Amino acid sequence: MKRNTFSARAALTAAGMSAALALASCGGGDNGNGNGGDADGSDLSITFIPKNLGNPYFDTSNSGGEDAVNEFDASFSEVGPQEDTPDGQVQYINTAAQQGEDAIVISGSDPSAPCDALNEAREVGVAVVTFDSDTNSDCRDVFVNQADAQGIAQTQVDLVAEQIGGEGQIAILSASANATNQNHWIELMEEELEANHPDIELVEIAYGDDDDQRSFDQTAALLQTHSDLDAIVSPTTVGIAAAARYISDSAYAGEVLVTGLGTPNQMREYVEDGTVEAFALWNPEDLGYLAAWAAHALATGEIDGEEGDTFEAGRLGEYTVGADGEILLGDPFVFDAENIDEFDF
Ligand code: RAM
Repeated sequence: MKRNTFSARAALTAAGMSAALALASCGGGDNGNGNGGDADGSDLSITFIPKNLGNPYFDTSNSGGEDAVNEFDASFSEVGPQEDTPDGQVQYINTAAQQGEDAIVISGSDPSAPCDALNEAREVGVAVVTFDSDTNSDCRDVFVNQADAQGIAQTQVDLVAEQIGGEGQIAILSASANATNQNHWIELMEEELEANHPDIELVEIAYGDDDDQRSFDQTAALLQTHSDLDAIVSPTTVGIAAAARYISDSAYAGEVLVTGLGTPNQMREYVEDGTVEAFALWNPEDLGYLAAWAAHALATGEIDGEEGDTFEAGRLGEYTVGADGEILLGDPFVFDAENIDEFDF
């Protein structure tokens, strides 16, 4: 295995880098947009619903959301299921609507299962922002996307291709089989592998449901089934951490590499022990922060979610709603042994 020099890095922009670096110093603070969010947003009540509770990724994105809500002096809450299942979020959506919340900010566990509940909420005036994992576009107002899906897929394929020297067997350990975000990325990864990496064979796609134990067990099963496996790519922060933990403590350490999407705090020890050379992510805190400001913009009538609408997102500045109600945070960022200590999330 060679120490790579990541062509994926070429895809990173200065904007993505500074967004990621900003996390070290950000948190709370004044609304820097100067347009007086407090004046028309302080009576709002905003509910965040992650795919499931107990995932450090969502803890970080929700804390970014809470920072934003504090900046416009509104009321923040976070609720959600313990398990990531297709319809586990429905009861929380219904309750938020019944309680008269002004906005729901949700990472969809399934593209369609939450839709009826979300549309019923919208009918009674709740603004719906999806973030991280979209639902079908006809059951939300806007989708705050962490990064361009093609870039997320390309970055992960570049990472694994470089790490295994352009040939060998890989498996994907995903989140749930219904996850809109992971399924979209995997589809694009498969296209990229087919088009540009004829010597890399994708032998299996396994699902750990964003559950640590299930992801750990799925890692063991993948290694048992595929004795020539060179790497596991996990496009989920739960899966990559579980896979790295399993491998770092097994005879596969140094033989089977792990990469994908992870949080620096969960991956640090596996980068230090060499189980993981490099992995990618965006800044989840900024993602939650931007999603909360999008909710503010919708709930105050600053935007109605149409393409071309612009709104202020506090310390992140101005954003524009793109095609299909999509708002793009930035670019993915690659973490490795040289930079991981600069990050704390
Ligand atoms: C997990 C979740 C989330 C995804 C990250 C990369 O935390 O599945 O939806 O965006 O991984």
